[in-house]
Amino acid sequence: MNRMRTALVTVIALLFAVVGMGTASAHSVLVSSNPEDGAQLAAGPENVSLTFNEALQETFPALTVVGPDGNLWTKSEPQVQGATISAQLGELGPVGDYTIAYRVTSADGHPISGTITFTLTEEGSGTPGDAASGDPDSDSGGIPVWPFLVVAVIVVVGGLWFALRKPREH
Ligand SMILES: [Cu+2]
Repeated sequence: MNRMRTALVTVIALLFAVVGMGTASAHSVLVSSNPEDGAQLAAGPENVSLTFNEALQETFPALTVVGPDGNLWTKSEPQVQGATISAQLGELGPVGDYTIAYRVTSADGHPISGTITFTLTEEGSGTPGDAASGDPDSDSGGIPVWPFLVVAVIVVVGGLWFALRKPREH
């Protein structure tokens, strides 16, 4: 029953692979940002950027700056380059707190997200974008785990079916 053995070994290896996904290496960690958390600024920087301790994956990045007026102030989609995610910012508007919200995909495939706040101390003449629709986490972002589990179950069931479909030959 060589085929049976091969199928069982495959199934067991796949199960270990699925379980192992949850215990992979540590998440990427945010090490610096511009602006820094809690910064007091007289004017917005040209770009908002966040740098992590290791290169990020380029899937599903999100980076927004929402002002005290509830509007979006980032002027571009986020870009991931190596360990850094950035977006255009530039001239801001009303004085007050601006919230940077980010979500990136860690090198180990796990999504990480958070917020940083800075304060604008002098009114700017910038034009806001759209009203913010909420924080970028509200779509419960990142890569959902369940498709992997569905695939794993299909593979396991398929493997068992393959192994058992033929009656013993001896
Ligand atoms: Cu992780």
